[in-house]
Order: sequence, then structure tokens, then C-alpha cells
Amino acid sequence: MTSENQPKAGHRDTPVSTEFREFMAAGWAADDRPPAPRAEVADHAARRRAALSRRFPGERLVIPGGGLKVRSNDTDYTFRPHTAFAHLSGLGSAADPDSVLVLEPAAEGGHQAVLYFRPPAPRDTEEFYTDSRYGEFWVGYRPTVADVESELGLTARHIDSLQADLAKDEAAARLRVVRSADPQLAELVDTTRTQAGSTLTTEQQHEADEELARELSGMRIVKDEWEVGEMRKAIAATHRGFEAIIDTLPEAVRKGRGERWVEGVFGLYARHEGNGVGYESICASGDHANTIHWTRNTGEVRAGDLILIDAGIEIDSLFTADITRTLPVNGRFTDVQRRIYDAVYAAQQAGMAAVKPGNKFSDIHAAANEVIARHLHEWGLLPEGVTLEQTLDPERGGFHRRWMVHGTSHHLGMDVHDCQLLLRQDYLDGELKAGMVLTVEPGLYFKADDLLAPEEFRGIGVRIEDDVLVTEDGYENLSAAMPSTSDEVEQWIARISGPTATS
Ligand SMILES: [Mn+2]
Repeated sequence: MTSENQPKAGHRDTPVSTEFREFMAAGWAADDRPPAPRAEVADHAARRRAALSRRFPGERLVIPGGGLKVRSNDTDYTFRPHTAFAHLSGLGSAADPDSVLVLEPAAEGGHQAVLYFRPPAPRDTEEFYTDSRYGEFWVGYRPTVADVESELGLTARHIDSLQADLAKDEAAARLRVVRSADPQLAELVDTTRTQAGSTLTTEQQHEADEELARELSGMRIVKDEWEVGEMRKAIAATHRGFEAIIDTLPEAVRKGRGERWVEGVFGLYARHEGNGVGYESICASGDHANTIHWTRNTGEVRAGDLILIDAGIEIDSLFTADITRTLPVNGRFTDVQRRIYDAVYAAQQAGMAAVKPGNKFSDIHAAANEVIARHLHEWGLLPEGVTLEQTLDPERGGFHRRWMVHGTSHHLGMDVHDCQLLLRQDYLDGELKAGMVLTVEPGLYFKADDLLAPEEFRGIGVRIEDDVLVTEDGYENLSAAMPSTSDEVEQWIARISGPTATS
């Protein structure tokens, strides 16, 4: 509802004559476009709303899409709606800023969905040609109330009626809002329910809001068939992006600042095939691979190094892939690089084998970590006298974590770290169920200045990450089409770059 205010600069305002106003308002062809057709996602979104409705009977639920954030002065960051809003409305990358979905408790039980937004101003208004944030003259086509209603199969209203609608009847005291999606609207909800005589303390009200946010985050944990299909599309697009990277590696080496070149090429595919990247791409060559969140991507890409690329394309429904491949820049692993790579691959296979209904989410990490620890033990890297059992016991050891500090898995969907608000009992300690999508992404990281690592290991970092669907009897690796053994990776690069590669 409430985009950040842009600071007003008066130095370019021009006086507007009445004659000009009249001139601008006239002479536009009538808008005779038919309303937008019903979107494929509409039925899915309706089903999601029905599930939420059953969970909060009689309560008015406010799910804001969020507003524009100022980048500087009168320019904004690219808008991306809050994921809960996108999930329940069905609006993906086309969502307008300052939209709010309200689930209105219905007299006969259940809820009615109302989408509040700002429809385009008619052409005889000043907003049409003076408002650089919303005017169609500036920002292009925007949907009408009729468009939204026919596309999404819900009721749509002008955002100006939201405040009064939130305050009407006794449900005004039983409001819940997703606070983080729109802090200003959250304040309005606070005032509204207090004035309506809510008997809850502020703290209890905020707890109720948190419960709603957690429910919205958690209800996405099992993906239906349509959602899995969207995941497949995101992964296929990401696959093509990775192949474009492989194709451009020689150029990345030649041009200098090659990590940025790689980031840019992937970003080109992300924007062309989808809405954009699902998160900032990590393009980390050589020792940068050992910086887990290396998104600066300012480094060189050198022949002889490995380049770790952790990137995913978010398609227009906002589902995103999250894939990591670690590639030898010149097409061939050295013996040492291969030794480390194969250890990570073995750990990933062990992690995947633990993906089946009934197992706990944390079993994946335990299985992968056991393989990581075993290799480190065999290589003699653990402290003198520490056994494998000891390092795997978190109370007495955990030494192997020096070289594998992160978790092995996270849920994946419309958010790269999906379902993040779930409590530990439902996430880490939760049971795997068919329809969940998660990553399996162990790694080994030997920093260039790590004096406890063998000299030949220093500066080598490897992670392999795939996106996995839990099935009735195990798992399906949704990104299996992207080569991942060391031999397959070499063949993949040779196939794309040709026999001369980049050496
Ligand atoms: Mn990941």
C-alpha cells in the first residue's frame, strides 16, 4: 500500500497551463482492449487461499504485496512482490507495487478474496501523464479492475477503499497482517484493531501476525504438481544459463574481471528467460570460491583455476532454481582439484540418498557431512588423534566444519530460502514429505591462507548443488540433466567449447 516516498526535487517543476492540461487530456483513442483472460495460476491460487481460510476462520487477513523502495532520489529499485502475496494472489512478476490482498471473512463461513490495488488513472487526469511512478504515460500499460478480476478470479477494488474496509464491522478487531511486507500498513492495522476494541495486547497482536506469516511461509513447503512444473521450468532456464557461461569462459579469461563477465552473461539469460536472478549470483573463481557469499564478483577468471558458480533463474511465476557447479576454467581438473571435487560429489550422493519420506530434513546434512568428515580424516586434516566418530559428535568435535561451514540443504520454491519462518521442529527436525523441493549442496573450502590445509589444497573451493524433489519412495534430482561428476563436467565443457577448449 505504501511505497517509500521519493524526496521531492522542485528544481525541474514546470508550471502547467490549463490549456496544456486540456490538450494532454484529449485526443487518445478509447481503450477497447478486452479484459485479460483467466490465468492458469488462478485456480491454484484459489486453492491456496482456501487452505489459509480454513486455518483462520472469522479473521480478516491482510497480505500486502509491498511497495517501491527508493534507490536514489526519484528512481526506485525493481519491484518484486512479497512472496506470500504472490503465492496467494497468483500474481508473479507482473504484480503492481502497493497492492494488498485481503481475505475477508464471509458470513456463510470461509473467506472472500479482495485484491486492493491502484488501477490506472483515466487519460483525462493529470496522473496519467505527470505521475512518473504510476501514470501509464510513464510506466506503460497497467491492469484495470476488470483485468484483475477476470485474470485472477477474485474481487478487485481501488486501494483508496482499503482503509475503510479494514475498519468496517466487528472483524476489524480480528485483523492479522504480514508485518514485514509493508511496515506502514502494519501500523495502520495496529491502529484499526485497537480502535475496534481488540482485547489483545500489542504484543499478542504482533504474535498473531507472526503466526500468520509463519503459516504463509510453511504452507508452501509441499509443492503441488503445477508448482513442481514451474520448478522444472526455472531449472531448465538455469541449465541454459550455465551453458552460456561455459560457452563464454574463454572470453571471461581474456577480458579480465571475468567473474563480472560470467555474472553478466548469466544475468542476461535470467532477464531474457525469466524475471531475473533468484538471488545474487556467486561467480567465484580460484580462492574466491572459499568465500561462501562471494557476490562481489570482481575477480579474474584464470585458466587452471576452478570457478564456482552458484546461480538460479527466477521465472515469471517467481519460482527459482538454485544450482551450483564448480567448473575447471580450462576444461580439465588437475589431480588435486579432482580429488577434492570427487569427495564433494560423494558427499552429495550420500546426502541425496537420505532424501526420502519419513527421514528427517537434518538426515541429509548428517549423511553428506559424514562423507566430508571421512575424507578430511583420511587426508589427515583433523587434529592429531581425533577419530571420525569424535569429529562427528557435535558435543566433542565438529572439527571437519572448518572446511564445510554451511548447511547442506534448504527448502526451495518462490523464495530461494523457502519456508524460512518455520520453527525448527517443522524445518530442521521436520519429516520429509513427497512434494517438498530442497537443495543438496555440500562443499569443501580450503582458503589460500589456511595453514592447516595441505599446501596443494589451498585456494581450492568446491560446491555441487542440485535441486531435489521428494517423491513417494525417495527423490528425483530435478537438475540431473546438468552434468555433475568430474568426468561428465569435463565432457560438458568440451562439448560446448569444442575440442580446443581454453588452455
Ligand atoms: Mn542453495
